Amino acid sequence: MKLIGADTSPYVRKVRIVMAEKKIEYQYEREDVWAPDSKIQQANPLGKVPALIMDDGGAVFDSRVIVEYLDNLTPVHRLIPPSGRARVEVKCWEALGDGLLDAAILLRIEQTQREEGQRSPKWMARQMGKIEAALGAMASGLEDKAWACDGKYTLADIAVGCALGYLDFRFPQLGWRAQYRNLARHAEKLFARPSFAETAPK
Ligand SMILES: N[C@@H](CCC(=O)N[C@@H](CS)C(=O)NCC(=O)O)C(=O)O
Repeated sequence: MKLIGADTSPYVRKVRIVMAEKKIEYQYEREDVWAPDSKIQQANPLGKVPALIMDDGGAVFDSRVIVEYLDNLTPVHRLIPPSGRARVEVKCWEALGDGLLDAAILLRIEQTQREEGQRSPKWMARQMGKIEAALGAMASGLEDKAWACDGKYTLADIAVGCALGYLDFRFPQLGWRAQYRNLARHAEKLFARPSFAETAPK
């Protein structure tokens, strides 16, 4: 299998962490999706990473689809409950983590790829509102539990960790740790895992 990705992408990081936790071997190919000669559309018509090229040459894209495929590939360290309420809760946590990232990335694009006069303060405030609401929802969902969902380490924790890690990487001034002590403790525990440490964005 080959994963096409970028070290700074939090969605790619989520897939790489799942690969590591499940001990799946793969080839990692870095791709600059913003380069004019990028070949990413051969694997994903939407022009985004991550994209996974399976052993039969077929391509799978969108991190949520990829991690679900990987979790079913081997029974080693199941990260998504097979059915029921726990399954939908884990997927909702993942949607929350990814949704925080969607807002953070839109905000960053507005801040870095537009001239100051072209930026929309209203649009940026809207995205920041989503980031803050997602952090609040994560903090109240986590409470003082050891894990986000299902009493064990799951994809929910991985998605939360990737979202918080991205805020540290791109928005260090946000200072979310002071407001959300339980998320700060959770992040510390997650970031100490080899799968997180080896994929930290630089
Ligand atoms: N929902 C997608 C989001 C992927 C995504 O937005 N990737 C970014 C990198 S962080 C990208 O490739 N952006 C290029 C673009 O939007 O053209 C997923 O979970 O895989």
